[in-house]
Amino acid sequence: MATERYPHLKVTDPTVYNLILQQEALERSTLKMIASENFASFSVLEATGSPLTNKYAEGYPAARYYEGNAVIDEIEDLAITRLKALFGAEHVNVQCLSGSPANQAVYRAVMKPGDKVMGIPVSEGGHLTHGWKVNFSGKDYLQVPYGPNPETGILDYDQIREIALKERPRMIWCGTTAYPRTIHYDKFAEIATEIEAYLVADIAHISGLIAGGVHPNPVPYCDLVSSTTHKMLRGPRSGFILSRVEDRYQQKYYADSKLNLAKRIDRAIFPGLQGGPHMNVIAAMAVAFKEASEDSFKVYAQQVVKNAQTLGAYLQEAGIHLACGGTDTHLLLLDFRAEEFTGKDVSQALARAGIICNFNMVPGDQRKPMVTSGVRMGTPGITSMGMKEDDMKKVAEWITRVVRSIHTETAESVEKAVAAEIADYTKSFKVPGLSD
Ligand code: DSN
Repeated sequence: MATERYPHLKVTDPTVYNLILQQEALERSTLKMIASENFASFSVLEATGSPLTNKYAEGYPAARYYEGNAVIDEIEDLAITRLKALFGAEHVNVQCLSGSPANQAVYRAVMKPGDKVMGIPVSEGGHLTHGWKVNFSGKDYLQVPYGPNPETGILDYDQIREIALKERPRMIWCGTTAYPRTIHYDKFAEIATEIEAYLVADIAHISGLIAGGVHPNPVPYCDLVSSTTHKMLRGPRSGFILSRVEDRYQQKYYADSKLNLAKRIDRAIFPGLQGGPHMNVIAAMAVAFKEASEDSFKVYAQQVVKNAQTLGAYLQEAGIHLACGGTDTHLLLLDFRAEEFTGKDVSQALARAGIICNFNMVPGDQRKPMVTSGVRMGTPGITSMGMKEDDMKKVAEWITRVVRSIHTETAESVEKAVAAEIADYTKSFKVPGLSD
């Protein structure tokens, strides 16, 4: 018999209880294909919901500003040890509250206001924090933009080098939110070293692929690496930074400082930007890092990529164009530039049909970011449910039926029929953190 969910909440706050159950039902009966979403395990959720939430622990293990932190120190040390082992990092910080705060700390540790930062604009697949004009990173620092080739959608490393040599930024971000191809950190490292820039990988989208051994690891090539933990890595909502201990540009930029790179990162997080760490979340991170170190996670990561590639091939067969010509990762970018309907039309139609993804700019997009010509989708969520290559044939058929019906008389009935088929199909899959 299934255990009753949230028995206390059910009594004390039925309003919140019912809203949570509604969201759970939605996630059980639809396809979670937002490339940055996933299902955390029951164990991760239990640690997140534990009374560790009550503890204040400003500082770092063995150097706290509050008493009573002996157990808390063990928890943070455990998360640190597991994370170091997972990525082979010299130093890690697990206190970042999420991806943007982690990236904010990166700037504080290696940049001065007004310095140039090279990053991909949001509209071309970068992140807000890589120097976008409305974000702190674009207001306090000067973005030198680079991006994938608008024709091919692929990063052109010769062109990136040319921009770097001309602009000589102090820091280069290599990381994206919408790039389906492998990122060549070795090539970025050559460029950064040539101009003596800090190289920072933002691996939020692909940290699970890296931990699972199906994407190159940036750690040997980068000064710093930042990530969230709740995307493919299946952890709680949080962030971390991996770094070298010594700063290779200490003499150039920080000759007067006694703080090496690792210490500057730690100081940037606390006391620079944050107060008490969320220890319930850090415990859940430790759980997720253990899960990600297991052989079953490697199998999962391989399946995520196989599913994305299989789904991409079926979609192409059905005449749907893919930016970059396909994928090496968890992510597909469907390109509707040639269509009279927009990316937003497609993502909304798919959502009504039970396929949850998001509209997204594609390389060479002429439409505005609020409508776009593209749709971004990923396979981490549906692979966590247990779907394999055969299931991708079904998923591709559903997507194709919905896309073909857009702006036709049959749109509503097709969307309803697909939603019902998906609700039925998903019943046979076990959803981590949701199904008993
Ligand atoms: N919100 C994330 C994504 O969907 O890619 C980026 O932070």
